[in-house]
Amino acid sequence: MSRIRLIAIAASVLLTLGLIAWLFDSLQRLYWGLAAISPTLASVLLVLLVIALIGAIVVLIYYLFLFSRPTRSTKSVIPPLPQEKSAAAEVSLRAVQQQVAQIQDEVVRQVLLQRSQAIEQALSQQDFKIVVFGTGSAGKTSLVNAVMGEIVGTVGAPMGTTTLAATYRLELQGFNRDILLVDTPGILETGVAGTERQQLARQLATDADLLLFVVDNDLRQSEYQVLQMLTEIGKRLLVLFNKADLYPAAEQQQILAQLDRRLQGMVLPEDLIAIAANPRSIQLADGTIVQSQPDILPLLQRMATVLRTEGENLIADNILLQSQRLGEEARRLIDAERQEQAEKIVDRFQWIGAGVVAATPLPVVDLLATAAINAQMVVELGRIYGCEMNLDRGKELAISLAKTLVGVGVVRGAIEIFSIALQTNVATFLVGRAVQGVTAAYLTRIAGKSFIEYFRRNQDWGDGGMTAIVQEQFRLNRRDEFVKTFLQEAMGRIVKPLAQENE
Ligand SMILES: Nc1nc2c(ncn2[C@@H]2O[C@H](COP(=O)(O)OP(=O)(O)OP(=O)(O)O)[C@@H](O)[C@H]2O)c(=O)[nH]1
Ligand SMILES: [Mg+2]
Repeated sequence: MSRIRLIAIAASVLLTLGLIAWLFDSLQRLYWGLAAISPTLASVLLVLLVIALIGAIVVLIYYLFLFSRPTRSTKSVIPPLPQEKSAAAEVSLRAVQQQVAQIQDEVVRQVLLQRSQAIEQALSQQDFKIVVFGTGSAGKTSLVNAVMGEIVGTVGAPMGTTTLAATYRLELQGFNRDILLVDTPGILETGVAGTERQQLARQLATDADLLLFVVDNDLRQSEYQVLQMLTEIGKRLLVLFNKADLYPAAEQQQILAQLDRRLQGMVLPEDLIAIAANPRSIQLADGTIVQSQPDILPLLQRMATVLRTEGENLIADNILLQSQRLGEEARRLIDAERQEQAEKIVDRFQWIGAGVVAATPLPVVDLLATAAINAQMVVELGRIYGCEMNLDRGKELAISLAKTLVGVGVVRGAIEIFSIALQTNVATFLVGRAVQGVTAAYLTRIAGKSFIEYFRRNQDWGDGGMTAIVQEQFRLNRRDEFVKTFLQEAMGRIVKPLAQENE
């Protein structure tokens, strides 16, 4: 307790005692005065005074009891996360878990399921995760040691190390949750080992509720890019300019100003803090060497403010972010799995139809397109994307796509490509039918690919409609190298059987 406070308390106690003495004296005089005139009136006054005294004592005891009641341990009343945010996180997590369940690859599904469970646990867990992140040798480990030394007194062994990342647990006065402080390996190192460590460090950074980004000079381009990525995904971060002791005051200010300019729009000025986590030792005039103390107080103060004012929101935001990211990943994986299955279907159907078309020549291009696209293929593709439809609906879609293929000139374009290619290496009397067969296979492919896009977009052709999708697929599938491999396979599957038939 400070001295001024002690003096103030003593003065107010003396004043109160003085007042009580004065009151007692005045009442005594009043009583004797009254007793001289009317003893009854004096007795009434005495009774009233006794009642008032008892009342005052009761009130005093009540308030003393109220204040002396042991306050509940702050640790046991951890405030709930902001309700609407944690509700949103829960909804998002349920959706993600449903998505994950659709993944067919058992191993991948289990990995994602575990991650979703970890996020779920974070929702009910109480810890706040601060991750220290930055370039190699910027002073991350020194900072963790300094923070631990300052708050806990000792550094101690980490709770656990996950391939090179060390986690410490600490408590900060005035903050209800335990804090996990995570030291990560340096990012942006060259070499293969560096890449793996970088990935780990980035993963840890995206897991953080609050990030301490350590730099030891002006930002490098690579640091800037990582910072930009982290702020884009909404990561809350403090940027620490460490090793400030290496620069004279003026230069320090210059570097800070430069950092501030670069970080404009990304980091608040008060979230850019100069520190010295492990300052150089100083040699005194008499030759003795003194180890300087870490200078991290401004960081601790800012951290305490951020935790107190934003802590709960940061946790909730982070959980929401984690589940959204997991959702995106699950969607990507499901999409890749579906794509693989869908392409197998397209591969199968393109050769089925082609044989038939080659055997029964169709003189009209429109008919060629219609015959090429199998309604059954559309139905099977739809099923892969969870869209059940009957054969009639499949036929309807197939016909409208065939019309588009004709309308935008894909049929003519394809005939042209294969006429030129086949004329030189197929017997003249077979060219016409070979071109039709191969073109039919090719059109089935373009159609199949277009339908994959349609189903991927939840049965929507997008802004450009069916035409844009078909044109895009034609553009992608008319590349020389693709046409060449396609022709090679078509020769074996369509042209050769056709030639053998005619021998
Ligand atoms: N002068 C000075 N040197 C510092 C300061 N902080 C750290 N260093 C030195 O910088 C070097 C690297 O510090 P570390 O804490 O190991 O850096 P790091 O970021 O953990 O490095 P990696 O884990 O390898 O990425 C050490 O030699 C530290 O003594 C500081 O505030 N001032
Ligand atoms: Mg380190």
